[in-house]
Amino acid sequence: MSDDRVSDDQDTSPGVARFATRLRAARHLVVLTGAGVSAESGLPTFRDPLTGLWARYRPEDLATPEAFARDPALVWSWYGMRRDAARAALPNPGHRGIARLESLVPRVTLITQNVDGLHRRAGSSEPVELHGSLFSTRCSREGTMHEGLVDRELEAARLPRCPDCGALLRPGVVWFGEALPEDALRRAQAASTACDVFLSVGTSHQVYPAAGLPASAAAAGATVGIVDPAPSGLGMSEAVYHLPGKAGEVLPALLAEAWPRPMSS
Ligand code: BV8
Repeated sequence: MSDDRVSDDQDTSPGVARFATRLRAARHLVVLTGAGVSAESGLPTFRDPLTGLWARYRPEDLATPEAFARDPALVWSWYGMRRDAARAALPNPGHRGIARLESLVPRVTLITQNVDGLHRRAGSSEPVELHGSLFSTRCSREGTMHEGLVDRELEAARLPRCPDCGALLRPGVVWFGEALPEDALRRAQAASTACDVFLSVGTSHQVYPAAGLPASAAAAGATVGIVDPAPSGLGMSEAVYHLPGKAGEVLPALLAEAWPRPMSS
């Protein structure tokens, strides 16, 4: 059995059954994802303590302009390691379930806080990448995009520099204290207040402005579902369903409940 299908003995939790009814009738679905959707692909979440040589650092202390200004080599070695890990990772049934929703719901807007590129590799079209991507790189002075030479320079233990002006290149991600890309944030906010169903998958809802999107959706009348093994940071109200469990298990179960596959003859 492909790992995307729900095992016969997987009983559907009441939250999944109720939310599946709403999902099946959705006209415009927004999916917001965080690091938890990539956990089953082997990529650590921000809540997981960093291990090995990174154990003495916190992501919040590395993902800042100040850290890059202070020690660009340290920050680039962290991002170089994460680029390699993301490349070696594979999309999991959670990513694939989210991609499949695009063929089942009339309109789907995927908003991700993740920078690992796994949604695109799972087949999701044009995810709104609120916090950028590990695989985009830009000049720290001019803001121009450059990607081709980064891996070669990192492998040679050299800091990648802009071929036009010589300034350091930096990872094309949004660091703490930096503004999100205007167009991405505008698309995310517009979709969150226009959708009728909002599904949050694998995020602790602690980093703003992304963390405010589910509340915006609920305030605009959307039904909100939270897929997470741990209770979410969101206030649970009647419009918010907690779908407890791992993304790679709950999403296939949710799709199977909402769109039962015809019994194989
Ligand atoms: C902004 C990219 C304003 C980089 C990231 C003081 C000064 C400045 C700003 C602030 C401040 N105080 C507060 C702020 C705002 C700040 C913020 O929110 N801080 C927090 C800490 C309070 N936000 C910002 O700085 C943002 N910018 O506000 O700019 C501005 C405006 C104009 C002009 C100038 C400035 C920028 C925030 C973006 C930072 N960049 N990432 C990189 O990746 O290296 S954030 C990064 O951390 C992620 O992208 C994500 O957003 C966040 C981690 O959260 P999650 O993804 O939710 O992951 P987490 O580990 O927390 O949770 C995982 C969840 O999954 C858990 O619930 C777990 O139970 C669950 N889970 C585990 N396994 C599974 C699972 N779920 C399902 N299945 C499983 N198998």
